[in-house]
Amino acid sequence: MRLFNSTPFHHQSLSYSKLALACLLALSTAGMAGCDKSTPDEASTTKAETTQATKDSKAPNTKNDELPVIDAIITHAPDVPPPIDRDYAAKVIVKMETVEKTMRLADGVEYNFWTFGGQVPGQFIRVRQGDEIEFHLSNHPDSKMPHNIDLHAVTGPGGGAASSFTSPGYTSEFNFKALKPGLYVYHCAVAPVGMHIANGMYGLILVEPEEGLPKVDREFYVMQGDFYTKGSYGDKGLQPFDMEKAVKEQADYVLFNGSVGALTGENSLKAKVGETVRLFVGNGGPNLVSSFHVIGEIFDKVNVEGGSAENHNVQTTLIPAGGAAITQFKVDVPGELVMVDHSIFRAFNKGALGIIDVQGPENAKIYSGKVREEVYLPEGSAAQSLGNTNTPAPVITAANKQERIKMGKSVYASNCAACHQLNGAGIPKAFPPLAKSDYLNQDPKRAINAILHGLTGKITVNGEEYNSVMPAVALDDEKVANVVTYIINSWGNKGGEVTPADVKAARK
Ligand code: HEC
Ligand SMILES: [Cu+2]
Repeated sequence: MRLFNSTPFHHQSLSYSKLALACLLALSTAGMAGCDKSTPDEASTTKAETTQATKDSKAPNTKNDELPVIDAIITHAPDVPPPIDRDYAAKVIVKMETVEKTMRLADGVEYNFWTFGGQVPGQFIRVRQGDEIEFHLSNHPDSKMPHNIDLHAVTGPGGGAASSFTSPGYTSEFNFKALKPGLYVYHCAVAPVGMHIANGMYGLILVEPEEGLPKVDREFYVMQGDFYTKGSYGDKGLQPFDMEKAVKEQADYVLFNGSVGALTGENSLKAKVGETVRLFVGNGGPNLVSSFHVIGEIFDKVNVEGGSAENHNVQTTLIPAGGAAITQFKVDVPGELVMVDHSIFRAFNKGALGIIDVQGPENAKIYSGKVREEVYLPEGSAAQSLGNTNTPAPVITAANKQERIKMGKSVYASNCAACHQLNGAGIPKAFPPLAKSDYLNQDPKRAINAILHGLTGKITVNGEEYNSVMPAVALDDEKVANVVTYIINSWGNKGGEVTPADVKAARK
């Protein structure tokens, strides 16, 4: 399942979460038939080997079909694990942890990131074509949300997502074979998918071809992502995620490696004149396509879209959301090479800027002159002002309760169903049910407040405890009235009507 195409976000996450739910149910009952990524003829052998190799992970290699077992070295950006020097396939054990963590987004600006491994982007994984990967995904007990992983390097439904769905305090394990070489994105795919990605849940996995990659002097890991905050670029304090801006694709920040300045100043990447540099560049999105460019450099070689096609002498390479590219170039002269998304306001006004600091002797024949550092102030002083000048769309109002329920149904499908599911059943341990919810039925105002102000902290719904986060949903009074009226009149709930006036009163 590839989640990135032109269909609107809601529909994607909807159909996705249905699949995930189906697989979850399958997991919790009998087996994972239909949710497993192995092809039928591969499944039996792969599984047998897996258990074998896991149990005897330190045992000598006795059987022909058993692979040597290796613990993967995974690295935080901008570091890349060492090149693979094996000429044989191995069983590679990868252990990763999802962590929700408040960190610096820019100077004076904090954000509650959701991460693979405690940083954005997640750790870099490096394996060889033909390797079998045994993936362990742990979700830190302090997490509020369940998480999973969809690796684009996996051949199989969900890219591993259903098999790796992990509630806080649990570990999941699944296996896959790295069939095709390339540089692949991985990301969390728990509903609402866009929100998990927007909060920083993505990273890269490199599958080296059997013959390996040509040797270079330096390798770096750079990954772009777009961020959506309640405040504008540079507004101080802890900035909550803004779902509405995310849906409208109005990013406040576009960043390399998760924060403004992650690759500038003392964090600049370093190289020496005459060296060959390889950049593994990914784009987590969730929304924006990157026009990746290094000011003052020409890529000698680009593995287009992270695949096997090589382009040469490239100025700017396009990196789709959920895609990657490998760029390679020799640095000939000293100075600061500036990495940007050449959708250029993103670089100078939204943070998509990094520096490769090249040291060494000048070569006046190739270039004489100096890069002016002051042009590239990473924080940028000119924050864009998007001013709220657009006139509000006319509000279509419901004439009676029946109309309200009907209109509320579509509000529900596009704003609530990603988490609470279309049938209102929720997802066990993650999203509480709205169907026959004793919590909701006791007082429908609770739904109004949850939508207007968000809901956090422990609540008990039908005997099950939830301690999670529902973000506020930006809807006008009419829509809130409609959706709440819809849910209290659906799925065996006790009925009634909520009016826009009720909602207005609750806003205060
Ligand atoms: C991002 C996922 C998400 C979205 C979108 C979402 N909710 Fe929730 N909702 C939650 C979570 C998580 C909780 C539990 C919060 C807690 O543990 O404190 C919750 C709790 C609730 C509750 C109270 C608990 C219950 O089961 O009765 C209601 C009512 C509710 N949501 C209604 C809605 C409605 C209506 C919408 C759409 C306008 C919506 N939610 C959108 C995640 C979401
Ligand atoms: Cu997640």
